Amino acid sequence: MYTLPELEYAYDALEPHIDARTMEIHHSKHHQGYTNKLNAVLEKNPNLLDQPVETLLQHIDTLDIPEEDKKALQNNGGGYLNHKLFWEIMNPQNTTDTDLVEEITNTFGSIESFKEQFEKNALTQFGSGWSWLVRNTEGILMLYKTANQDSPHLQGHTPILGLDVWEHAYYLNYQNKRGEYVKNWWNIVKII
Ligand code: MN3
Repeated sequence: MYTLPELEYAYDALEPHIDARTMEIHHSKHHQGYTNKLNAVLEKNPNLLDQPVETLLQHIDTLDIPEEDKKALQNNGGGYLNHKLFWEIMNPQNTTDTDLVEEITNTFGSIESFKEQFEKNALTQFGSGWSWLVRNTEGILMLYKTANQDSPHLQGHTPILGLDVWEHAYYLNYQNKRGEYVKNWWNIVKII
């Protein structure tokens, strides 16, 4: 069973880019909700308990569970993992990962063109979803977006950076200005 991952910094640590109230609701209500619903699926299907949720998502099509539970696992297993990574990559204690910066530069031409494509994916995701930097099964960096809480693990990819573009991630502070939220987000990603 899973528990809500503790936030390793204060709710107000990302201000002014992400406000404390948004962080508190996002972590203690939304992420807790995904965690609870993930646990409910696992409780109903104890045959899933011997594998980590990443592996379950990767092989979701072959799992011997009802279709409705697959959907719940996709949504809430994804929600659990996506948010866990999201808190980690925004940790103010993070420092630049120079190897990753170099790899991004080599793959996408420059950090600027990488950010441009990442932001474009964030802005063109219609409705709720995520913009991703992932490593694919060949170890190559890739950029794409997913709808809802779909995790890159569904495709066997390892997420490296993910930006939550659900309205619950920014609406209190930014209202409909997703573009401003996306631009400001880079200020709190110290890894690159
Ligand atoms: Mn969210």
